[in-house]
Amino acid sequence: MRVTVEDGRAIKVTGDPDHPPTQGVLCTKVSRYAERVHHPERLTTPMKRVGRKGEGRFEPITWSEALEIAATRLSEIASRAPEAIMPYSYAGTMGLVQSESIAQRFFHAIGASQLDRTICAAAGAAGLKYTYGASLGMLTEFFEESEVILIWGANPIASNLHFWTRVQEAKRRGAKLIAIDPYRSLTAEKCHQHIALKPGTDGALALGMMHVLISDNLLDLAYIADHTVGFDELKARALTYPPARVAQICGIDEQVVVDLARLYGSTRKASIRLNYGMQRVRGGGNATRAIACLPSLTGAWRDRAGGLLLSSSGWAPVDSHALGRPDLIPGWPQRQPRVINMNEIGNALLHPGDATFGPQVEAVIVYNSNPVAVAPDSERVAAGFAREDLFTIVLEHFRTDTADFADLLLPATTQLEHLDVHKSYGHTHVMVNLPAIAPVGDARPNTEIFRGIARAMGLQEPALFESDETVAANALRWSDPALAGTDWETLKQTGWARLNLPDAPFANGGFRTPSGKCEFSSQRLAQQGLDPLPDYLPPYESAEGSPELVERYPLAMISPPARNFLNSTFVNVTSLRSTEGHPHLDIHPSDAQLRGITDGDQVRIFNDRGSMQARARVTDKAREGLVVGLSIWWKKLSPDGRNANQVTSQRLTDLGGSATFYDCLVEVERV
Ligand SMILES: Nc1nc2c(c(=O)[nH]1)N[C@H]1C(S)=C(S)[C@@H](COP(=O)(O)OP(=O)(O)OC[C@H]3O[C@@H](n4cnc5c(=O)[nH]c(N)nc54)[C@H](O)[C@@H]3O)O[C@H]1N2
Ligand SMILES: Nc1nc2c(c(=O)[nH]1)N[C@H]1C(S)=C(S)[C@@H](COP(=O)(O)OP(=O)(O)OC[C@H]3O[C@@H](n4cnc5c(=O)[nH]c(N)nc54)[C@H](O)[C@@H]3O)O[C@H]1N2
Ligand SMILES: [Mo]
Repeated sequence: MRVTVEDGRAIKVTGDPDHPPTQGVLCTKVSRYAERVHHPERLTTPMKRVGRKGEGRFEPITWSEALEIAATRLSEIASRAPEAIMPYSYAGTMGLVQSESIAQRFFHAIGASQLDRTICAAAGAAGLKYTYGASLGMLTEFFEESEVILIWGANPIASNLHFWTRVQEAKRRGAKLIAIDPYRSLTAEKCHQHIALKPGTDGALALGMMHVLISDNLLDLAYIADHTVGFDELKARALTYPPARVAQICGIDEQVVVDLARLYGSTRKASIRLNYGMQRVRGGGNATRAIACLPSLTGAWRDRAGGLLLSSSGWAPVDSHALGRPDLIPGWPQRQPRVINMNEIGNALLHPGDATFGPQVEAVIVYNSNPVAVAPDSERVAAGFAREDLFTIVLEHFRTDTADFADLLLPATTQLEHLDVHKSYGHTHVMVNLPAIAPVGDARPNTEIFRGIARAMGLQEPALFESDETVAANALRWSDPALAGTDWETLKQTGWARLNLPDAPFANGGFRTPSGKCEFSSQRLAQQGLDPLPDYLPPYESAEGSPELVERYPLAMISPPARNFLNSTFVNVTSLRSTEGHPHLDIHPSDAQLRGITDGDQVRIFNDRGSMQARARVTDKAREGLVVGLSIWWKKLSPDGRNANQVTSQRLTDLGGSATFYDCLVEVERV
């Protein structure tokens, strides 16, 4: 990003035209970043709560008062039961310095509970780990040369604009684009074909494609022999998924399955842009594994324009040990504090504590996240944060839904005000973020806030007090061949560096699994008592998964990102919120008619966990039986003070313990 600064204020943020992945373009929301940074409601001073929990009434205090209050309370808890303190953080900033560096060192040093950061990508990451060995995939630039592109569980026009640029180039060169998505998203609308399967059935579709690839002999047997393990077992599994069965599971035509597989198998220049939208369901890990097997069956990996990309983040040589310093944990590595899955924050905060769970949570420190809006089963999350005896510190830019529950609300700097280093999960460049302006008001970087709390608690460990510059300079493993020719000083000068990687990463195998091959069958899964082969697992909340629930709640609801929001970030930026307008619910005409709902009606969406309201848009963009509520609204900026996570559940995926946001049955009625 290039920032234009006048009198110490950022007045414009644009893309850097020299940066190859973005080519000078920013997405809609980030192009408004200056508006967000200098927003009149930016938090500029530490505050303490004066109202009830959740009410959002605060009074300003000084930093030294704030740090003293934090230190006194946290020291007292840490002296008795350090695991009663927990962090809660995720993607507010994905910078390596301002996310899990000093913060994580602090929690490690005091022996606090650890957080399993699973809210977004854990099922997909596990699927890739057990198949390829890590989060590795195709390089984005070579999608331009693909002849067939499957855009699978992804909506790049909204959520990955720079990838869409590559797809458009491929289209100009004659590529065929196919969207696989239950919803006719902005992206699906622009593809040659849209396969609107039922949510959570992607694993079956992939197995059905395998069935056709096998029976039509569209396999690369040499690639399979040299670079994969478990083909015979996988073949036996795939043969139990004939296209007719798959068509039934997915709610699509049999011929669609056959044609898709034949097209996919017709060329090695066949690429798959998988994204996390398809793994937010019970079987998300298995589905990722099944899809990830496809390019190894057809040998698409041999061509740089073939293969699959879910996440490329594993290519960046990040030194996570140096950043988070797990060795600071008292008794490490023999002793590990308990781990709390962030998707279960609602249950965790409401748990009274026992021998299995460990001590009741007494303090939570939230940074880079807005759990009251983004975490599933929100009624319970809010009830947890409302506990009078819970001590909550929130580091934020704004008074979010979560901030309203804080005892201490501490102003944090934005991307324009602090130093950071970034990797990507789409492209394969690393980047430096230099501060462009001084901190707004009294805001401080997350790192500085944690250093301050540590100092006030009298902690001595030098790693807690390292400067941002030192942390940043050691965030990457410079000796890694991917970074050959680059060091911290050069990276600071140039702003970004392309990782040195082969064009076709698995053309000659070289997977990072224990066998070094693409593992169709995984011994590591077998050792955990799990199915070593990918399979289709019906969603928890579906006709197959819970027939009794379908009687009461017949509609599947998904709540993927709105184009003008970034999760719950930017919802309070007026220009962006006014473009989104209202919380909407897209509903198919026949489902609407059945309920007497007409376009523009205010509707109530509900299940046993809770309810929310939205304005109905009657449209066949949502397939029958599916409703879509683009998200994630701030509750307090929605007409009824609620959002989509009122109805989502805390249940976890098959692999990785990910959230199941899109595995959710509801009923809808006119208000
Ligand atoms: N504008 C914008 N951009 C964003 C974000 C944002 O909030 N707003 N968030 C960022 C983050 S944190 C992430 S993780 C990514 C997420 O971006 P994506 O990975 O693209 O994931 P989603 O947007 O969750 O879902 C993408 C598509 O998957 C579809 N989908 C839902 N369920 C299923 C299913 O069972 N099967 C299939 N095949 N498709 C399904 C949805 O209808 C949606 O169109 O985007 C990033 N970019
Ligand atoms: N229903 C539903 N729920 C979802 C999803 C969905 O598709 N549907 N998507 C899920 C996904 S993919 C994700 S990744 C999660 C994301 O959930 P979160 O990680 O909570 O992301 P945001 O909602 O963007 O909230 C981040 C907060 O961090 C703050 N922040 C930004 N930078 C900084 C900083 O430097 N310091 C501090 N202290 N704060 C900062 C922002 O102001 C913002 O309020 O939500 C998940 N929740
Ligand atoms: Mo995410």
